[in-house]
Amino acid sequence: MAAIHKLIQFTQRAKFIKKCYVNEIGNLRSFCTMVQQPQKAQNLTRIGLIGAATGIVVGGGYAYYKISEARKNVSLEGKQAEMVLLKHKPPLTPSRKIVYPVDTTGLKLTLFQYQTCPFCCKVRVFLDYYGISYDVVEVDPVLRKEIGWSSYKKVPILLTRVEEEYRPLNDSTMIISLLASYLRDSSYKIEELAEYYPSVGIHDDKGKFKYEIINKYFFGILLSFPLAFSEERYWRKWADETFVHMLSPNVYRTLDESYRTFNWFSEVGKWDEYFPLWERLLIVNVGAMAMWLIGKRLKKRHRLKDDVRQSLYDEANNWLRAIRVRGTTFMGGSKPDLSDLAMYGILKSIEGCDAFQDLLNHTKISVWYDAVKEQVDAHSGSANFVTPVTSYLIKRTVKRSVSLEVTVN
Ligand SMILES: N[C@@H](CCC(=O)N[C@@H](CS)C(=O)NCC(=O)O)C(=O)O
Repeated sequence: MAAIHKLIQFTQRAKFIKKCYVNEIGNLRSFCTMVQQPQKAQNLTRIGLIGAATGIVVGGGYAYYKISEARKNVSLEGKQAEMVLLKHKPPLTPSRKIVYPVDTTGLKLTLFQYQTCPFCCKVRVFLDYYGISYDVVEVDPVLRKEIGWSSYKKVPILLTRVEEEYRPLNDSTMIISLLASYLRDSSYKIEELAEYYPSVGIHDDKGKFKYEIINKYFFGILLSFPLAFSEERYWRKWADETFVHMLSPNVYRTLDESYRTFNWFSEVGKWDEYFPLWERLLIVNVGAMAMWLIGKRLKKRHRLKDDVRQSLYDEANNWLRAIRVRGTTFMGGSKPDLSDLAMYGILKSIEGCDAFQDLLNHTKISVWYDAVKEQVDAHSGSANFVTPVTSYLIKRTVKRSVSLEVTVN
């Protein structure tokens, strides 16, 4: 009897221990307290502890990442980014090929772009004006998988074939300056010219680390002999750093306008041809919503007026006033220069938006705009290409005239 009683006592104790320290799936519970808590309170404590531990791990990890990034960036300050050379072309079928019979440059170019990105439009306008053929790869602006091969994650990227390899050129202004240099003297190779535009790590005035391309507003002979001031350079910079910031707050001004803008992007970018339906719907809906929100931030950042249209008109009028002072059709005189082409490219990127129509109705920009359009569509710059032979002859003439001057003096 005593043995049976002992057995019962033992079984009860064992049940109690099991209840206290072993959970439903048989794992031992922690021994933090001997006082049995109600199940709900235990769950809450556990969730709290897990949350706190996760917070510490994630927060610590993020802080560690930030500190090591900052350290890495300090060590990259002033250092030149390595120039990339690809052994093979990324295996992508071009969305379309632009072929100009007037092209005698021999260049093999592929432009990775968004059809309505102002910086991409600048590059396309330059190529069209000079009648240089190129392939286009349309990039999905949300997923950007077409530029997955590149560590530079913006467009435009111009892939140039050099011998048997491929050199990607990043940044619209640098691409244009480099090609303009090539057009003036093709005895230099593209890869040689690229050396004049090194990408150097810097911290900007807000302490943010970024790569800055040196010399990007210089081209041709100015690369070796920079002059103190050039109006063309001034206006190209103004177009990139001032005028372009008028666009987003204007074309994404309201949610409705933002949707209309994205639908126009989809139309001219032929997104229904290049992307599956789900991807196009994703780009339009996510893009329109996100850009409407971002547009508001950009309005503040770039200090646009409450009526953002007025800021757009004001800057366009600044541009027109400068041309009027010159008394010429274009900023470049009787022919467009690189600042005309840049401004035209930037404006072309919003041609189908309400903001563009409003701009035409409230300023006199259409006269200049149509005049540049005529020149670009006629590839008027194509006659300016200096072949290696001509370049050699020019160099010889310059050398001889310099030595004549020396003799005379
Ligand atoms: N400075 C660069 C700016 C290029 C740029 O900001 N491109 C935008 C598109 S308009 C971009 O790719 N942004 C990154 C993104 O879309 O995720 C240039 O002139 O090419």
